[in-house]
Amino acid sequence: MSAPERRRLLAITRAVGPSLARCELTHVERQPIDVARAAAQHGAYEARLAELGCELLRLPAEPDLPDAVFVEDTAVVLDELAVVTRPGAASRRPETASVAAALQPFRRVVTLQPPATLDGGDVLVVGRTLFVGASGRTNGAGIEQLRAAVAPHGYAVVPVPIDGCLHLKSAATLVGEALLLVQPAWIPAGAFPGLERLAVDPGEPFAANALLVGGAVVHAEEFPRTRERLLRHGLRVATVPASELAKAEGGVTCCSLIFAP
Ligand code: CIR
Repeated sequence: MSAPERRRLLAITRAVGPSLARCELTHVERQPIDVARAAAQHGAYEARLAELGCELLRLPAEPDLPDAVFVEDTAVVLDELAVVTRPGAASRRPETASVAAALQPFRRVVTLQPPATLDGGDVLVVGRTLFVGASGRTNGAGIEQLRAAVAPHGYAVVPVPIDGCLHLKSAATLVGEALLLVQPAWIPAGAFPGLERLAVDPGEPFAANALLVGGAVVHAEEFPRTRERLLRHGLRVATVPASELAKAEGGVTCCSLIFAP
């Protein structure tokens, strides 16, 4: 096991709320969501994170904020600071206050200000580089305010235009030290210089969202063909059921903020 994997890890999560079916949707059609099933799948996700070595800090549900389970979008947590975002969907902005309060004991907190908008799902951290999706949720001011917050700590911010998906991490996530799982249709061919790419199975366009934690790749069990590609690449895969949250346009990265406390 490498040194970073031995660090104590905290995962902030938030329980699924009863209003989930009223979530924001951009690229997927609205279909009925079984909230009880979503909560059970979310519980299985939390159990996976615990198995993989995370301590859980579970925030209470926000009954009137349909998307509040997707805590990833509310903050970018680095070793040196936490940047609390201003989510691109106005309905999601009230989600940030409780996450900022939860992060306060662990990090200096910087908060993005209007006119910035940025969703954490657009921020892919690879070492000292933050690739940031220029998406429908993240604007230029958001990218610049993020850059101003993190540059003093030696991080580079690299905007990546995306097309056809909600967030950058719908299209590309880190599954190994210098290996990305990607959906090539949604990102430019030249993005991510120096990083190896593994493409999702073409029949599983939403399968690029994976979460590398504790030496394993947490991945939705609904994508067996992409899982096969990950396994053939020698990666350890930890599956989770994620069908109900996928109907809310969420994936496995969205439901946690993981950091060394
Ligand atoms: C939204 O549209 O904001 C939510 N329904 C889904 C957010 C998923 N978050 C993520 O991919 N980081």
